[in-house]
This record gives sequence, structure tokens and C-alpha cells, in this order.
Amino acid sequence: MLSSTKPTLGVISAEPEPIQLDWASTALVIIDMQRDFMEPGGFGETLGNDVSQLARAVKPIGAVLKAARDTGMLVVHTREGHLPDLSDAPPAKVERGAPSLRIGDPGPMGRILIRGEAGHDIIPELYPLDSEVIIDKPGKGAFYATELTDVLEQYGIENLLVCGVTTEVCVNTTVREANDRGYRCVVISDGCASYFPEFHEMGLKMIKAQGGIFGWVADSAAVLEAMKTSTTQG
Ligand code: TIU
Repeated sequence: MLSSTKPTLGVISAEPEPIQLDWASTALVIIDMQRDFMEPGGFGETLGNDVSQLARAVKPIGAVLKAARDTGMLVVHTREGHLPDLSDAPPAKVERGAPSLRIGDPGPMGRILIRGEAGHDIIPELYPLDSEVIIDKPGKGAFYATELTDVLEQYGIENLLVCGVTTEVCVNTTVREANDRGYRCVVISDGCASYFPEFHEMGLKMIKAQGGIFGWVADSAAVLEAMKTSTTQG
């Protein structure tokens, strides 16, 4: 991990305004880049979505993930899913709507949205290293019913670079939870995607409106540039 004694500062060209971050107290949080959302036959498709809409986020996330690994930044991957006995899956979630398959039903990548099944796993392009943190979450937000707060406190994290899928669902819910807990969140615009392009656009606008009511928004190029041009103080 980065040394916390000498701040390494970078300025991200973000909206609604530039933000300076100390990388030693910043984590990259990658939300739910799972086969269940990204590939045909998973949870996302059972809800009636065109999963090909999400592929565009993979390359930008890969570039920031590589830079984060190179600098020693804390990397957190999240996965939405439920225990095999569904004891952490509220009936209100399981019984909702008219999906082609419900949570827990057998599908082509194993049981839909169940921990340990192939569909629940993270896509190979962004697969976590053994040294990275994986947070399994039953809800849309990464803080609800997880150990994320403890992990971030343990590493002295104050700022989050957030990306993943989907923009208006799990990314937005996590950013709202994080904002209320005092974290500065920078959402990587091209590192997020939605099944609905208009929700992606609005989901980002909602974060940066009103002077950054929930956080900041920057594209992956701006984040990479800030990491490259960082200065060490002291
Ligand atoms: N359906 C949808 O857009 N998203 C989710 O159900 N979960 C996440 O966003 N990860």
C-alpha cells in the first residue's frame, strides 16, 4: 500500500470542479462487474435488459485498475448476490416483477445471482488479485449489510474512485451511501454504464448537480492524468 506519511497528491479535472486527492487515502471501488450483469443468461438479462449496453465500461475500468495496481492504491471489488439458501434475499426482491428467471433459479451460468455460481463471479478482464478486497453485498448499495465501512477505516480511506454497473442503480446507491458517511466520491463517467443510456447520463448529472450534491464526476482519462502527474509532499 501507499505510504500514508507522505501525501501523494493529484488533482482530477472533474465536474462540478477540480478535486485534489491524496492517493494514500483513496480507494478504487469497482461495482458489480459480474457475469450476471454483463453477459447473456444472467440476472440482468432475466430482467429484460440488453446486456451489450454495459460492455463499454470494461476498457476504461481496466485502464484505471492497472494504474491503481501500479501505484499500490487500495482496490475494492463488489459483487451483488445472495446466499444459496436465500436467507439474505428479501421476498420483496425475489418475488418482484415478471423476470424470465427469478433469483435462485437455475440458469446457463448457474443459479441466478447466487454466491459461488459462475454468473456471480467477476468478468475475467477485471478479475481481482488475491491481494484485493472483495465485498459481497445483498443489496444495491455496497455499505448495506457488508464490512465495507470497517475495511475503509482500517486502510484510512477518505476518498473513493467509483466505477462499475449500473450507473443509476448500484453505483448511485453506493455513492449516496458513501456521501452520507463522509467520503469524497469521484465517479468515473466512462467506467460506468447502464442498460438505459439516458439513465446513465442522468445518473451522472444527479451526482454532480448542485455543486456536487453527492460527489464529483470525471472521465477515466482525467483520473489517469491526475495519477500520472501526482506530486509527493514532505
Ligand atoms: N438492474 C440493474 O440495473 N442493476 C442491478 O440490479 N444491480 C446493479 O446495478 N449492480
